[in-house]
Amino acid sequence: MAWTERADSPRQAAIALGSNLGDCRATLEGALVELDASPGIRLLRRSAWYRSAPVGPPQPDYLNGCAVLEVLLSPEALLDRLLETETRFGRVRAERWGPRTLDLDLILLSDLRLDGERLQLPHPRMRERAFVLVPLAEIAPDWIDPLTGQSVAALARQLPDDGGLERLALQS
Ligand code: PH2
Ligand code: MG
Ligand code: MG
Repeated sequence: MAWTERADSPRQAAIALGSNLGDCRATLEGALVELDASPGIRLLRRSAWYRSAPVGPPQPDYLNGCAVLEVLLSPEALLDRLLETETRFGRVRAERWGPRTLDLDLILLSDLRLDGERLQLPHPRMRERAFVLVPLAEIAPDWIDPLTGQSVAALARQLPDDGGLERLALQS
């Protein structure tokens, strides 16, 4: 790892995982194993998987969940690692918000606020998305959104509805 890729101290990252093509559960589980094995990344906590109705164009239901990682990477290097993992699991980028084998979105990175072209933190749509906030509230309810000063649990409680999420058992 080049020194420029390294963060000076470990930080916690919250990621959202989604899949609605292929063997979704196997893909999501495989992605967590791969990220945990990746240099500079350690899996700390993961949520259950939730079946959720698609937001956006008509497409199959999604399987969604969240994980908390400990990372020793710069924000950009972490984003690159997530995108590489998506590609290895067969992601082909087509229409925006279209179906995908694997989507790995960086939601929160410690209390950082970034407004870059490639990376915005916190994720700009996290507060509207039940499929992000509900699983994240399961594993990181007290994480403060640095933009609003509200906790993840409070943001989840303010959702207008539950987004039609169905929580699945951990073992299939
Ligand atoms: N991801 C999208 C678009 N729509 N809908 C659900 N339910 N879950 C997702 O992960 C999702 C979506 C684009 O990233
Ligand atoms: Mg996404
Ligand atoms: Mg994405």
